[in-house]
Amino acid sequence: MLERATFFLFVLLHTLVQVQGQYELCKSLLTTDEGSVWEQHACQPKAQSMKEFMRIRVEPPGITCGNPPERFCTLENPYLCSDECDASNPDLAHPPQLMQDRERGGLVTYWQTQTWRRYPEPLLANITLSWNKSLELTDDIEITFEYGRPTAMALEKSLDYGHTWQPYQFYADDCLDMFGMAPQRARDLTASNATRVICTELYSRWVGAKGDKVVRFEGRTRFAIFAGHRLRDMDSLRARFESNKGLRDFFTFTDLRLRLLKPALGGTYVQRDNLLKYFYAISNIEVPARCKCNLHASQCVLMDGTLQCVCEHNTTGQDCQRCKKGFKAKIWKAGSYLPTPIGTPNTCAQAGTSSGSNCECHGHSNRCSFIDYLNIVTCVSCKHNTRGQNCQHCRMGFYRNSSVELDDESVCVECGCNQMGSLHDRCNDTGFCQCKEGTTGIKCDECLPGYYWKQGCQPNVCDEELLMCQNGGTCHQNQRCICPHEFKGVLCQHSRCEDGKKCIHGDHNGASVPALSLALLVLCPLLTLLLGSAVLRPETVPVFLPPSHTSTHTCDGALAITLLCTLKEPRTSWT
Ligand SMILES: [Ca+2]
Repeated sequence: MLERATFFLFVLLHTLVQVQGQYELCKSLLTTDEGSVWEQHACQPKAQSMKEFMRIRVEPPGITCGNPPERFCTLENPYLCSDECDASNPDLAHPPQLMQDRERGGLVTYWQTQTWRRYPEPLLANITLSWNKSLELTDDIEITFEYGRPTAMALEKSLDYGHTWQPYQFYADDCLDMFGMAPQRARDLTASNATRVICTELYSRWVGAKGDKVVRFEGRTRFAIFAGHRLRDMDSLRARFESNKGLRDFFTFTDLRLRLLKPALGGTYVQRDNLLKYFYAISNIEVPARCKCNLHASQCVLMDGTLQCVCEHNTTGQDCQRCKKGFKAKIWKAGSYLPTPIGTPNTCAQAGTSSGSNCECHGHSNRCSFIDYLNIVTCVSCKHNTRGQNCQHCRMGFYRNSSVELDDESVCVECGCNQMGSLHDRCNDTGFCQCKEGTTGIKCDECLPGYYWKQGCQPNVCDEELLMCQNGGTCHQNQRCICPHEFKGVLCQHSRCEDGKKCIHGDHNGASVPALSLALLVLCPLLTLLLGSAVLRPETVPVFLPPSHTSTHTCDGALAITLLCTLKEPRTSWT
């Protein structure tokens, strides 16, 4: 039954896609054997000309011509300065709104600035276009200039309603001279640099007043890098948008700003004796785009003077960027273009419904809670050493096991940093602990050359290379030199006989030579007598042997007696 319904839905959607075009419907009524249900689809508003919705601000104040009235000439007829700009006369005024009006009857209307009377002071003008709404560019931005295109200008964009700006494209007749950038063309860009901010010389050279008037930001050329010739494969482009947020953001904006930096000159030099022919004039600005509605709306309408998505899928907000009240069982998600060709709606679910009860905790928790002031749903009591809003991170002291899926119980592995060798018990994403000086290894349990392990890595006191024990001393486990009796110091570098001091030889474990000799003198005959009178059999007795061993050795009893009794005096110290 379910398979039949799924098949039916598939056929229905494909029919709809063919009839309606992709992403035009947010929902459709689906008839199955069980009755009718609404099926939700990822959807977006149509692309449209955003010209009529934009607010235009021109800076600096007074840059628009006509107040007071002034005369100007054109680059074509530089000595026929009979044209006049007069802000008080509707027939002779050139206000900013003429950049966005609908021209009728072939009459070109345009905004115009003052002339460059203050040369050599630069003639600068900014035009800010605001929509107070996130938009996604769908084609080329086109700016039509009358009386010549600027010698230099920059196009900027803002993603945050004009708080911050970033360059979008630079335009100059000499990019290197004006912006210090090598000239590039949008059509030379590739998949790896499709979002590069370029400087182009295509639109700034003087082509005569009758030549091309348009300056473009080539959105379409960039789309074609992914969608191919004539944008035949838009699904490829959309899939890229899903995998590369930077690419999608590149075409998203709330505001645009044109910075006009140098007017058309009509030649190489500025003619100082005729500055009335230099000014900017724009007759039209085309911004083809669609409202950004996060694939949750197919309509975008003007409400209270501002564009607003008509949100579906239980979402709300100007961009449908959150779930409606009562539909916050799951975390809000933008709809997705994937899988192609119809995408995924990612509908907000009603709290308490079966589809909404599974909070998205990757199987590490089945409890969620809604945090009102943050407007988020978060998992509670993440298990398996996970943490985070969706139990998608590892707890402190654990790292992500990249060989298993996020919902695997063993997704988080303990760092296991050596307590002595590491700075703390946290590790990086690949399990590497942060080691103390002289320590190395993934877990910080090994020493670098020049260090030895003793409750962590300590710098060598002695070794066989740079810190050699001197004067016949031997290095014991890199920790200390065992010196011949006559020498002392960390590396046995000092003679005990230095500075004319009297050297005492044979000092052994605090017992003086005369005392030891006396003891041997008494003990030897006694021991010889005792052992000699008994049946002399090989057996073992403990004996301390010089020179370098501190452990007790055993040897044949008779041999030990002989050895002890032939020893006149110990020659070396082994302490
Ligand atoms: Ca116009």
